Amino acid sequence: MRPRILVSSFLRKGHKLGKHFDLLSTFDYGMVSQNYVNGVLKGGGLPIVSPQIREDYTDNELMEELIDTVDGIVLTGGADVDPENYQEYAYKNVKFVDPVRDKQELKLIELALSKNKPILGICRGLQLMNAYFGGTLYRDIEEELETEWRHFAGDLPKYKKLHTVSIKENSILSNIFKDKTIGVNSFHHQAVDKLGKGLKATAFSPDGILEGFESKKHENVWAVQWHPEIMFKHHPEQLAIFTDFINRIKNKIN
Ligand SMILES: [Mn+2]
Repeated sequence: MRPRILVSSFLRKGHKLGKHFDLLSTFDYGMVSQNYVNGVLKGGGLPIVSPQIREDYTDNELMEELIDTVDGIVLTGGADVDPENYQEYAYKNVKFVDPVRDKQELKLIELALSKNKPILGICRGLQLMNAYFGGTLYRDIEEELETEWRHFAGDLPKYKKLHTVSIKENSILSNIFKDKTIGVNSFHHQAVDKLGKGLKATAFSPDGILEGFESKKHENVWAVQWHPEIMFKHHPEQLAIFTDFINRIKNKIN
């Protein structure tokens, strides 16, 4: 059986979806980029798009039932993590936070860890997991760090490699990629500052920005700062992120 992988979604107001949604503009929509769904599918999993539970995330029984339904979680990219989650303020180009999404997903992380379910964080997913484990973020790379490298390029195809990452030995990533240095795309304007407790850094960009970590304590709980789901069509080696995550689950449940 294919492992069932919960793919986290986001909420979008109808009026933000353009004129074709005019008639339906008073409604809210739960959405996820199809790239993540494709990554999980091609990686051998059964993607299950997470419902927007919203304020009901406080209903523990409900959230537990959701987690019990699946074998693992992919925490997707999206809006900035609310800096409140790492005891900071929303200055320095913090954009489009959705505090309710954060709370839902933090609850999913908490329950997934307590039930020994694997988690793969991508971009915002990595940043939210870092906050969960007590870490902090640079709220804007350009304002807070000096770097020659681009970590966000809206003017280039999103699968383009923007910088390299060097991969640490004895890590999930070093098992996946034979090369110690690989090229990755990059769509983040924030980055990990203080790494969360119990996490081990597994990849860095040439300018020293953390691009990957894994939990020292939990099995198959790890994250990358780049977007393999956008890359794998043009750079097939990136599909291994999904395949490896899902194979580890398959070996456990079958
Ligand atoms: Mn980057």
